[in-house]
Amino acid sequence: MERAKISPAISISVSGVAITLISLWYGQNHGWLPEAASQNAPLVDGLFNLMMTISVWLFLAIQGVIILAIIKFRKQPGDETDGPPIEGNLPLELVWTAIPVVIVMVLAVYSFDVYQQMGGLDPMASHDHTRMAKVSSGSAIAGSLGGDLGLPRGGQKVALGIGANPKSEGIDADVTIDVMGLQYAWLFTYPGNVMAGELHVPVGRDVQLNLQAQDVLHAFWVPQFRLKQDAIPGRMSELRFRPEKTGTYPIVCAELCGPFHGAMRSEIIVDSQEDYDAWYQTQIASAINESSDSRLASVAIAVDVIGSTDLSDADRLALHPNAPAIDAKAIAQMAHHHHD
Ligand SMILES: [Cu+2]
Repeated sequence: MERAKISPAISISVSGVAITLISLWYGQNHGWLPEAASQNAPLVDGLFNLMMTISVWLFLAIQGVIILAIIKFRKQPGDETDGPPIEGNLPLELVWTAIPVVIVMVLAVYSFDVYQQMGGLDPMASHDHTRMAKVSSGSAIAGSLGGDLGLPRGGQKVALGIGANPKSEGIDADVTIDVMGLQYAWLFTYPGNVMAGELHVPVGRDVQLNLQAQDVLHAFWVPQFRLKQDAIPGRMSELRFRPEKTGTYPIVCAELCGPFHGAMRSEIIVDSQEDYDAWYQTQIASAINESSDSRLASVAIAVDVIGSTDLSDADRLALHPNAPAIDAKAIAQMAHHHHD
């Protein structure tokens, strides 16, 4: 009995529609990204979802054609003939060149627009960071950390990172915090020389981080905020963003910076405005109670100890608050390889 023949045009159209519907659905429901907790996260996610949609479409179409070809055009029993000699197909080649060109152009324009809306092209990102320079040069820690590293002084230009988005261009951020990356910790300095090992920010406010590194390249990454920026010795970069959801999110160093790079983690705590104010007041109070000099000195010592090269790796790890459980043998092996 002969099967009813379906015309190729119809089967191609039907599978095309089906693949498109599946791709559109999966592009919005892949669940690959962590929670979106900052104002610019939806922008990044929109771009990612479009790329996911295109990728799924191409994957299904190409794999579908391959599987179809394997089954439909497999060698028949007793067939010893060669395949037909095909020399090329100009229309087909034009099509499979034009489609990727269009896709790449669309993604280029779209991603440029996202970057611009996030504040990546903020012309103010190259303004003078005199306030930052004043805070740093006035603190004891800047002396011990900065020294000859060429920390920015008044007048240094900053043009790296994510600045104000077009809507808040020219307006100062609500909170500005200096971030120092060092092997293997993040150190945060708030206005008034308040130092902390954890990053508190108020929800729904514009936050600006001025990033620097004490020793080697680090990268400040908060996956839930869709933000990542290098921290560079001797050069300042900035990250400006607006957290949209209260909660605690991981800060991850995303630049291989040494044997304990993997332990270089901290937390960003997004507080309500009241909680943030309360936390900040306790920090100010304890800074006054301890006398700022001794407090700065103790932070400086802690930083110095963590960064010290005389320290054995095991000791250094023990000092680290976020150190994972690594057994001493593994450390010894790692150190051994490192020195070879
Ligand atoms: Cu690091």
